[in-house]
Amino acid sequence: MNQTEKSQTIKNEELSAYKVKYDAEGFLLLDSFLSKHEISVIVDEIPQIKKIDPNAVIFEKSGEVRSIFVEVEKNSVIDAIVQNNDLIAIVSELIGSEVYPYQIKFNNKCAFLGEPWEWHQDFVFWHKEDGMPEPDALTVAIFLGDIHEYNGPMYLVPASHKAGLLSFQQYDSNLNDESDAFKEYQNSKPYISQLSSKLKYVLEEETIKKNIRENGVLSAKGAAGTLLFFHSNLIHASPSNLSPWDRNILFISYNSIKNHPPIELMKRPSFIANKSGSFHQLS
Ligand SMILES: O=C(O)CCC(=O)C(=O)O
Repeated sequence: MNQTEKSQTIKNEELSAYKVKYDAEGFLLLDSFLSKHEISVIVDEIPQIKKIDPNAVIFEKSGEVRSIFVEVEKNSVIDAIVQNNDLIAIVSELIGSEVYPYQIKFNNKCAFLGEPWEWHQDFVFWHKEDGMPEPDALTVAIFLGDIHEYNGPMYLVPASHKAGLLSFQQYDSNLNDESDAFKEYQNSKPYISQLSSKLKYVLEEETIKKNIRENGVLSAKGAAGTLLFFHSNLIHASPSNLSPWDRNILFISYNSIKNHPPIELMKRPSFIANKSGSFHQLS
């Protein structure tokens, strides 16, 4: 069965309206998409998910968990969300083709200590590290708790996806200020530098200034259960979390089935980049 023919509750007119907004802005924010119960089922599963693969748990300098990556098909609660019919209908409409899950992760920005994400575009990582040909991919951020101006919301530059892949600075190692223990951790696995607060590919300050001058900037806020869909070339970042409230998001990135990277270029572990190129394993 075609993905978009599966049972869905969203009407075609709604999908078309979402597509118009997404094409114009590069993102779409839908509140109350998941119920409090659906969110609590995901949150309650996190301790189990953390145990799946110790390599897939990424730490911050403080020792707090920054991200937990989840390989496709390793957890039934996550697979159910990844395959949610309404979610797939929206993502397929926005990307313009059938899709498959490319990357799944939790980002936990814990109270007082959660570290920032520097300004970047996601596509540069998928293109340079995995060989993804085109930016025909997007990410859905599922808010697992309330996100407001104090607990490190994502900053988005509307319409910046239209600029395509922008010039970036590449840091193969930018650990000058870090402790020896953190340096050792960062250097222990080559992929960690793409995932920690010292990102490998960051946008240049002039690029950020120009884009914000032209398009403005906003923060993505909402109650638990809100969904944010954002284009793989949308400029985004997020600040540290100095508030007493954790900020938790489940990110599911989807790629067009026509845009799967050549398998020989996919060197990162499967929990970071799904090598299957389809939904076929999920039933
Ligand atoms: O968790 C965040 O605030 C941002 C995450 C992000 O930008 C990313 O994973 O590419």
